[in-house]
Amino acid sequence: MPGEKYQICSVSFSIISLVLLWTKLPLQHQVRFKENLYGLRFHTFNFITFLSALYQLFLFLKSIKLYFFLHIKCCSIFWCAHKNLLSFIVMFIEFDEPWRPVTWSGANKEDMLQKLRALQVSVPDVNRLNILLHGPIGAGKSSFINSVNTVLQGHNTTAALADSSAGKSYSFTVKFKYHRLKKGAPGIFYPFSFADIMGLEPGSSSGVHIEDIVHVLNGRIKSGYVFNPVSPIAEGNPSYNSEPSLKDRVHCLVSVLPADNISLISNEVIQKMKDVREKARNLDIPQVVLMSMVDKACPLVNDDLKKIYTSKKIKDKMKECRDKLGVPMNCIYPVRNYHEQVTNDLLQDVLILMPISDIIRFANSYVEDQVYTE
Ligand SMILES: Nc1nc2c(ncn2[C@@H]2O[C@H](COP(=O)(O)OP(=O)(O)OP(=O)(O)O)[C@@H](O)[C@H]2O)c(=O)[nH]1
Ligand SMILES: [Mg+2]
Repeated sequence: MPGEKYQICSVSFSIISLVLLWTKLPLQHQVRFKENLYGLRFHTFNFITFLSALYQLFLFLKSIKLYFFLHIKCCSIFWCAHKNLLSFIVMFIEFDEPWRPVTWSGANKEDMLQKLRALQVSVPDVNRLNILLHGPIGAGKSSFINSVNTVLQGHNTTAALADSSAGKSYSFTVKFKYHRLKKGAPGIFYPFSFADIMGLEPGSSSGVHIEDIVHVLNGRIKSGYVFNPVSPIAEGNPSYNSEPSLKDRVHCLVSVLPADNISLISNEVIQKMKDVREKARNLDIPQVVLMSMVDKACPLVNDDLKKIYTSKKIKDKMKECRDKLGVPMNCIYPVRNYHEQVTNDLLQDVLILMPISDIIRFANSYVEDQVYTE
């Protein structure tokens, strides 16, 4: 019976396709994934899927029988396996050369640290540069502040409390606070500080209120204020600064996004972040994006941080940040926060120092510009 023949052919075709697909997997591992090689294999996979689809059409035209629907199931499983395999493979693709050069040496780290130690704010009236971090809950804002402190102090620090509860749905940080960073002798601090705020959440009654972030940008909220997600700070509040000056304002806005979860961040939270960015833009405040959790997003980077700018996965994630928030790539910095380690690591220090150096430079030239134009 011709139907039976087609059925046998179709099932064998699917089995052969799947075997072909999966036997290539160990091969991919052995030869290190290169983009051109991947491109070649990608076409091979696509060709197999295309043939499978053609055969499907042929079956459909020949006769519509029950086995055809069974075969559709087979093909959809095959297609899913194909797609999952592709996203798995992307994790291991490496560029031959880093697309952003980094000097991973102790000398470079010392050089960046030395510049930070020698830093003086360009404007005498501003005693320290204020950096504000904002982003979704659990993005790694507090951990980044601790990481900066760890790099500058040279040992483990926990100034900004971070939370490690699994699957939490609320922000752990609820208080607004500028964290000053100690510089050697007691009572002496670096001339820059980082503000840790409550995370952004979807909905109008949870997470930090957008208007509160705008108040922070304008320097209207004093350190110690406890955020109320339902309503923003009112004028009579003791933590409300009715006459803010340049020294109270935010001098650089940092948006934090987790690399492993970007696509899962709700559109509402992304919209809130864009609104904050827009308000900061209207105030001419420079902006930077930090992409945390790179170790979770890419196994290559988890094994070797030096692969941060050769990993295709990380570049794709950075492009996702760019597209979601509308920031250029040269303002996006991938970082791995100190979250497990208790001792400093040279590669991690260098990767954290790169954005700090730029953030501080941007903030310093912002205050300078403000005084010049005021
Ligand atoms: N693997 C990994 N984990 C990180 C990284 N950064 C932060 N974490 C972990 O992510 C969790 C949340 O980090 P927090 O710093 O508390 O995040 P947050 O943005 O301050 O969160 P809220 O204050 O609740 O809004 C903690 O368990 C951190 O240890 C990172 O780069 N890699
Ligand atoms: Mg926090």
